[in-house]
Amino acid sequence: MHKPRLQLQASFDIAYLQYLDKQGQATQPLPDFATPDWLSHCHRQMQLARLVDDRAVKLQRTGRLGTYPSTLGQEAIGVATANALMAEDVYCPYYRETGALLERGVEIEEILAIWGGDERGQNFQHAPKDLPICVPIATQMLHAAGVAFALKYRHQQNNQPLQVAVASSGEGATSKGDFYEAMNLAGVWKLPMVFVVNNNQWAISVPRNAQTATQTIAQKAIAAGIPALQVDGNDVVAVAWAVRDAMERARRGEGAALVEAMSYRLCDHTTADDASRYRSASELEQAWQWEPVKRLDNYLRAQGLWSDAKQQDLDRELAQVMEVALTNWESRAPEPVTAMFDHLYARLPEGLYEQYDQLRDEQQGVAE
Ligand SMILES: Cc1ncc(C[n+]2csc(CCOP(=O)(O)OP(=O)(O)O)c2C)c(N)n1
Repeated sequence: MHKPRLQLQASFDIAYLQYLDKQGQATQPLPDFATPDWLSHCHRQMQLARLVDDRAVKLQRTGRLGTYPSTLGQEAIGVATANALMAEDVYCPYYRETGALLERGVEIEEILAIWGGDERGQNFQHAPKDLPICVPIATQMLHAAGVAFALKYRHQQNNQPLQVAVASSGEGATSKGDFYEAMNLAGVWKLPMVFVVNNNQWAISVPRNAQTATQTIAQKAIAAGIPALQVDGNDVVAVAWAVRDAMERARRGEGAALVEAMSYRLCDHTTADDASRYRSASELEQAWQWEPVKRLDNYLRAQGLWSDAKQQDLDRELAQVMEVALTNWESRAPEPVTAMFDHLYARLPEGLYEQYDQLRDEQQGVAE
């Protein structure tokens, strides 16, 4: 068939950013913010996230915690993202965010409470404006767009500095309508919003190439008029640079941006999953070669900033932090069962009065 002559109307590029290679060697000069103190802080926080994760999985295995989504191998994304936010910004997390929550100042015992089914854990004491963890896929992006709209509106009303809403998600979430809707509004209304996508290659058992035909997740943002960058998600410096840059842009009133952080889920999807049923052992073994903690560790050691002795001190310190948190968590009095209604509704719908009363009476009966 005869092909018509076409004119190019639009074109785009997706850049990829990396500072530390797989061995932890710098591929280019590190940005100014990556001081020895900052790098050491990230190193600590990533290890804390790994420890909390490990304990949470064990607590689930012994029946003391509900289903838990580990963040093993993806700690750099959460820690770097949360580190790039100011206290007044609003973080709208998805469920695989232990590292980010810790960096936001959420207490370990709050995280344990959440996955133990105690909604008081979602009432973050040190990040009171952040949204609760979102388990439905991609809905948090619409919530974040709404928050960003409100932040922009308030900024216009009272001329205060513009704050930013940040939504995190997995790459599978970018196949949902909510993602496209949120991006469309963020683009057209120039919302102060950042999308951080953890591309850990799997949506439960569905590999990335079965989720979407797009070459990168980042380019999806181009369709909404939003700039996007792909970064090495196992490189804490690269993630931090990209999220900081996106935050600054948003704060200047230039609108939203998307960061696609390439990583790998070294764990099962959640404690209810067995990834060995659909993922090869060799793929997993390969991915361990470029995990984020070891990479930063190698870099710090090469700079003379880290040693076995320092690691032993840190191990001792973190183990103690974890033990205190476990004790605090376990010594909390349980919530009344009716709390599930209280956390969900400001005013209980009439249709639920009866259930509420019944539950309360049953609990009182048990208590008596
Ligand atoms: C609206 C909705 N549909 C389906 C699910 C079931 N579900 C839980 S996790 C998941 C996969 C998510 O994958 P991805 O977004 O890549 O995040 P990851 O868990 O890999 O970090 C699905 C489909 C859900 N939680 N919510």
